[in-house]
Amino acid sequence: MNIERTFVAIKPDAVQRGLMGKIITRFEEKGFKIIAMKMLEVSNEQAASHYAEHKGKPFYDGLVKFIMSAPVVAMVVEGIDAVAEVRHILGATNPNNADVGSIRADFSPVMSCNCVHASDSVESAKREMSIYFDVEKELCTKWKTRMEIILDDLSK
Ligand code: FUP
Repeated sequence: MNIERTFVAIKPDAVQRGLMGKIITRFEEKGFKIIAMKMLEVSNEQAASHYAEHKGKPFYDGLVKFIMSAPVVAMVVEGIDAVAEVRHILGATNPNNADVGSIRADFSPVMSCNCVHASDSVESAKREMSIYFDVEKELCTKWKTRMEIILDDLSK
């Protein structure tokens, strides 16, 4: 089984609209393990680092302004094929192209406020989680979810 870690951020629009609980629940109900989570106000430096790949694009300034406009909830999510599967649960970047049942299709009316971010590769995940967490100290790794216990038992 391919166990991965990915970085997820509940964006300001979803925090302001009271959707934190519903979004976290989607990951928990799928069987993913949240191994770090905190609410924070994104700094200039964090925003620039997070969105470095978009610098120079027409939507960059708006993106940075938006991510700093209210708190975010940063998370590290672990599980089977977590990078791709978490993005599957998020849906397409543009919510109008997202599958019904995905977070973005169900909760977001517009791409500029698409509720949640998740890393697009294992490498991006490592880079992004280190922008928001002290990875050596802040990840809670010494526990098992019910799903892990079930899978452990089945493999015996
Ligand atoms: P995603 O990987 O789905 O988070 O999407 P991207 O990294 O391509 O884009 C990051 C954010 O920029 C998106 F969540 C929304 C915003 N964006 C725009 O506002 N306009 C665009 O044309 C593309 C992205």
